[in-house]
Amino acid sequence: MEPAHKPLVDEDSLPSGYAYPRTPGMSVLLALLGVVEVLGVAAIAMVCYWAAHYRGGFAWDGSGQQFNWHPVLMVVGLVFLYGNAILTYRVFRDQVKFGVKILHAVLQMTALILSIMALVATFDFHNANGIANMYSLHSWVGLTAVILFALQWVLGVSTYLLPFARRWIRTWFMPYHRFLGLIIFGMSIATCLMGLTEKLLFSMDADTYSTFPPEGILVNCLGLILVLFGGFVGFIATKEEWKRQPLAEEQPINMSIE
Ligand code: ASC
Repeated sequence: MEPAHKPLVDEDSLPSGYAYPRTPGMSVLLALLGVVEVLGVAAIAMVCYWAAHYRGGFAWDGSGQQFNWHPVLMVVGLVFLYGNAILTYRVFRDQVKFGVKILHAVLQMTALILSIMALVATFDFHNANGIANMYSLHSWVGLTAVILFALQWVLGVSTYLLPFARRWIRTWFMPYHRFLGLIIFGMSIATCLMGLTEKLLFSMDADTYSTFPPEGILVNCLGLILVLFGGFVGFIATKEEWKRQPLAEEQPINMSIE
């Protein structure tokens, strides 16, 4: 009897030592995933060090120390977790699809919760100190990104995780889901860059910033690392040949007579 899941290629017929290239450039993909994780962890370490060492540390009392949660939670949530969520289908390419979908959704739900906490940290700080809300370009692009992110999450879960959407809707929406996801991710990173610049100029005047102080250099480097992180995530996510291929058991049943 034929095995239920016939391999796509008879691996015994390949020359010995030949690794069947299920995904071309798999070792490059793995190396780039390593680079992404190093950049992501470096960004988190740097934003924490900045807040703790230069900006007075953390508290939840309406002070500037409460504000310090804002950049940390945003970098962890809307950059690191979001970037990793985008890559779940590239990383867990041999795992059962439903599990990967759950992970994709849970990482992003966590990112959404952290970003809402980050917004609360800022609004509380502003309100406690008589500072206006939502006047800056950083806040306009950033709030738009968070709202779109929430919308994308709800649409993604209701289309792809819950069992109600028809196949044609899933197929039709997929290019928009992927495009919107990358656009919102890009908006998050752009918003970080504006926020970092804004905060530097609020905390030190331009004359000090222009003397290359260590804090300015640290935050500039953080911004560059965020750009690199976003660039690598975007590169991996859009490279066609690194797309997750359906597992053998996910292939439609082949009814043709061979
Ligand atoms: C899903 C899923 C996909 C898409 C596809 C339509 O739910 O797992 O890969 O929808 O079926 O593009």
